Amino acid sequence: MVQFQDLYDAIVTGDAKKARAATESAIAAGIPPMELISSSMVLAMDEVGRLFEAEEYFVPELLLAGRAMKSAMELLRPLMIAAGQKFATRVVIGTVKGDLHDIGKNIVASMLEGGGFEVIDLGADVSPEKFVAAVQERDPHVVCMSALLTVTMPAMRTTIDALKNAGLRERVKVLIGGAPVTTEYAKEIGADGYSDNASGAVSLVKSMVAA
Ligand code: B12
Repeated sequence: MVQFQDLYDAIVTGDAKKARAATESAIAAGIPPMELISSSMVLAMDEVGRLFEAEEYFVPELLLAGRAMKSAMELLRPLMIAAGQKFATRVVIGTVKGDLHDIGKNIVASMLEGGGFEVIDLGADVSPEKFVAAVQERDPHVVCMSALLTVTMPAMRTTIDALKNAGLRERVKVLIGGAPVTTEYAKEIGADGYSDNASGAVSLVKSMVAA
């Protein structure tokens, strides 16, 4: 479909205006937001990542691609929320301390909202103390953590330990993700689940709250 390719190209070339126009056209053509995200936007960011690794793209290109992605998400988000069933389930999400990567985390947050969950997004570079305070104040069912750097992965363990020390660990399920994270790592640090993609995150949260 032409809209998939247009949006893909707009993100890869970091053109936020074209990304918006392609998204508007896809919405008008009745393409479901989730399909647009998985068949175009995530693939485009994968390509941006590949170009970065091949040293054809540098930080400015990454930032422009992230901005184009965001401008498309801004149009899709309200549609996903409107289409979602309302569950009485709250999720706190954030990228861990020291880590500024928030594109994947934002996709997971949007997909969870689309799935009908109430999402409290703490943003990026979130300290263990901030996660603990959010659990105390907002009483979520699930805490989701994202990390994209090997050096920030240990902050996931520190956050789980902080939840334990605050006597909150039994009150919440902990779900982790991000490119360097694995199922083995999730087991090692005592998380309840891991997924390498956003729709897997939605399925896991659903099964966690049903259990
Ligand atoms: C975009 C990007 C940036 C942007 C981030 C912009 C932003 N607002 O997010 C900028 C330019 C700021 C950046 C900075 C840096 N980056 Co960078 N970056 C990337 C890049 C190219 C893409 C990441 C991305 O957005 N992917 C697309 C999204 C959709 O994928 P995702 O995040 O993996 O998310 C999906 C899944 O993982 C999962 N998921 C994600 N979170 C969660 C959470 C839960 C709970 C669940 C269940 C699932 C889940 O679902 C998502 C959707 O499917 C990657 C390379 C790559 N190929 O991954 C490097 C990469 C992550 N960066 C890297 C590095 C080194 C850096 C810098 C240190 C560079 C520098 N020298 O300054 C800084 C660090 C800044 C910091 N303190 O965080 C390295 C990390 C190496 C490592 N192993 O540690 C990578 C791998 C590039 C490389 N090969 O060198 N980066």
